[in-house]
Amino acid sequence: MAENIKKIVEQFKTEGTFDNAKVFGDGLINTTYRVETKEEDAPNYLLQIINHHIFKNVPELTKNIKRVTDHIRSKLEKVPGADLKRQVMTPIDTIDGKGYVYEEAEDRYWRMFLFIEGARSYNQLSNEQQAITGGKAFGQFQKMLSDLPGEPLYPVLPDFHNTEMRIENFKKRVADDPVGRLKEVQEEVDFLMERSEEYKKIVKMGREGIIPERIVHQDTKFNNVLLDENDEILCVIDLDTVMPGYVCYDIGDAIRNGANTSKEDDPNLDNININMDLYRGFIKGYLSEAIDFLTEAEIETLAFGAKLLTYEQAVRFLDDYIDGDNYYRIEYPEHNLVRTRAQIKLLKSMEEKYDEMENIVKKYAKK
Ligand code: GN1
Ligand code: MG
Repeated sequence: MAENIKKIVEQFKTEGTFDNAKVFGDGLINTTYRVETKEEDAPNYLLQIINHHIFKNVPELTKNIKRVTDHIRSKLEKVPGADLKRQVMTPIDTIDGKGYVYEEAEDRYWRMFLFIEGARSYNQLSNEQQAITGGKAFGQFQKMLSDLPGEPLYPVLPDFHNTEMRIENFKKRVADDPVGRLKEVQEEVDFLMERSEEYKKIVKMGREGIIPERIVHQDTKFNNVLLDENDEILCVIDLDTVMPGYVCYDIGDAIRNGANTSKEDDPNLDNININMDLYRGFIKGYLSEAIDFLTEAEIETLAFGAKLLTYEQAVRFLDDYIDGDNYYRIEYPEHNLVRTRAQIKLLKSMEEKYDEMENIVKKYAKK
């Protein structure tokens, strides 16, 4: 593998001499390596195999990421003392200028970034301050991209958070029952189907022009926020899903993922609840940045967004389970079902706390 990776690395415009490559991080979709160079003064790199079964248009994806990072960099250049190597991702171009390498023998696409040194991220939040930081990071990100010039970004994953469409696909999957798993999950299917009308609301509001489409991140896990040694925000990473969408997707997914009292796949459902301190932190941090550009109608979608994204994630995990696990990386056969149940439990807990969740948004939305 190392020999193969070296050949890939050589097709990028890197500095220094290849030393080694190690698997890095724990994303569910792309495979990532940290590439080290021999020289002290040469940078290290982050090399990724792009999952092109999911991100089908690699050239457009590459272009989106370049536009987004160039725009952020141009803003940072005006900020005295900004660290351009750490406060934004730096895609590394290829010698042929395409920005990615297609490895024909393996039918794989590769891309590279500068490795951001001395950064850390957390899979789980442990206090309200971290939640404030997470909310701020994604609020800032949306704000920085709110004036991206030119044509809209390419919709790399069209309808990624189109709940209406996710529900329709889910119904078809249930009807097909391709691997005979439906009988095990009828209760979960019923729970989700009972709520399907409620969760079509955001897509409808968008269609009716009540809320605007903006550039949003769409995968706002706290571990996509890089922090420095003092836990100050460096930048937001994992830019594959950055595309037009609604703001509640970002804050909603951040809360779904970050304000859970346990892990996304904890089999012990008693451990799973919404942590209201972390919820408050996310809302407070996010609104401290986003209040400048949000409309009243958008503000009213924020608490709902947390429920929506949790609902949608449950649908997505269960859909994949019924389909025989073709999408998410799994560690054991029941993994997607365990994940589904954990999301359903989290959603139930949000339903119980929903009034309080709305009141918190009202409190921090006062301009
Ligand atoms: C995937 O690969 P990762 O962990 O960043 C998924 C997200 C899900 C998440 C659930 C492109 O993200 O939408 O919320 O798993 N990304 C894609 O853990 O489908
Ligand atoms: Mg991701």
